[in-house]
Amino acid sequence: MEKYEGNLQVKGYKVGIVLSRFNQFLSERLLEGALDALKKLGADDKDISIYKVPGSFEIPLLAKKLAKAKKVDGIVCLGVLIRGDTPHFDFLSAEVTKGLAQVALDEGIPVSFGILTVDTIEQGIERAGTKSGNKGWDAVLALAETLNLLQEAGLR
Ligand code: DLZ
Repeated sequence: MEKYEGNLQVKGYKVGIVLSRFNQFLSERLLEGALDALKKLGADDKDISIYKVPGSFEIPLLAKKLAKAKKVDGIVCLGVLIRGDTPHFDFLSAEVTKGLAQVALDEGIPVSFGILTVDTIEQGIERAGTKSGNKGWDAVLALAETLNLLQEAGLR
């Protein structure tokens, strides 16, 4: 029986972070969590690149270009979508989610989804470093495991 499981170290991998500036007071907390996790998992500063985009809608394009340019081994996407009074939130959330899944599948590169989709600012605060942890941190863990699993299984 063959069994593969990725470990959580990231030393030697080039990691791109694509971050939305919209709702910046929360997205910067996600960035802090992601950077903290990368450092703890062994990343060198020189292997981390950060790309800031205006809003979450722009994240998939940057992720796609980064993947196509083969600049990184994996991409962490961070943003904060907060529901408002119009259906805007639903359209944005759906497109960003689909867009990022498409990048991962089309380009064959691990893309992790650290984008909050929340109904209220309070829910965002809880997920950006307080009651419910930090989803930026979680996104890095998922990326690390996927990168190492692909490597371990000879699928990179
Ligand atoms: C326009 C908009 C709105 C209403 N809400 C959010 C949000 O909650 N989170 C986010 O990341 N971005 C939002 N944006 C900006 C869009 O993502 C995008 O940047 C603009 O529509 C310009 O393309």
